[in-house]
Amino acid sequence: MSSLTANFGSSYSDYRPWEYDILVKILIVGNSGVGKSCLLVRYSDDEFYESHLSTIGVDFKIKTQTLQDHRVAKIQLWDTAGQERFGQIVSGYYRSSNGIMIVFDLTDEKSFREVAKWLDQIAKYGSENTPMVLVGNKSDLVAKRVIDRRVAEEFAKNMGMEYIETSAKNSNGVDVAFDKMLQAVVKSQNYIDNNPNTKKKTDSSTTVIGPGLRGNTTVTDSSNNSCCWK
Ligand SMILES: Nc1nc2c(ncn2[C@@H]2O[C@H](COP(=O)(O)OP(=O)(O)O)[C@@H](O)[C@H]2O)c(=O)[nH]1
Ligand SMILES: [Mg+2]
Repeated sequence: MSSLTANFGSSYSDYRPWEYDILVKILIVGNSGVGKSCLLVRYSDDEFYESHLSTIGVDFKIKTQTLQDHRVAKIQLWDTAGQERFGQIVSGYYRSSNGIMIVFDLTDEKSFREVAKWLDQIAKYGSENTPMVLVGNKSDLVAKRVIDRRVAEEFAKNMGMEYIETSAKNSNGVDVAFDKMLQAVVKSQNYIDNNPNTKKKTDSSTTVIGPGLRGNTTVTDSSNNSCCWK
């Protein structure tokens, strides 16, 4: 497809010579083994791996979503690439993220208890008021589950976060979790505006409705992390 066709999209009102309107950087944190990399791969590539993905060393993936107001959001999804021990994630990662997804494993009590430690890290190194969502993953393992939904919900509520349960394995809740994350970021106007016609921070009560104008433009780009993460 020529760039002209791509830029025009389905109607003249979609015309935008720039690739995206807002850039959103999402960081995914949580104990090792809770399924962060699997969630990211499920959301971006709609795939699942039975093995632990730490060896693959995913740095970030990019997904494009169209918001209800037709703005195109380019979302950088940052994995923690095996740096899950507290204090190992460099503070710049927290500071420059527009939203943070904290993941625990519904079958692992310790991973839920240690959400508090991740919150401490975010409070210490992150920017104030960075939107967060709490995700309880592996909801498919019903018999092994040890964390009650109401307990996690209550905890998240007290911390001012939304709580979503997911299964990277069977996809349940995965799109909802990332949509909630994106909505929280858009609502807080905590993103980089790339649209030359709008002022830096735009008011919006936008919700996510589907893949980007240029289709589900999921690409992996681990080649040049430093370009986009300042
Ligand atoms: N049953 C089940 N297993 C999962 C799910 N998500 C991840 N896993 C498994 O949990 C392990 C750790 O996943 P990974 O994404 O590498 O965890 P990370 O260390 O948090 O990035 C792997 O063996 C995955 O296959 C899930 O939703 N359900
Ligand atoms: Mg991982």
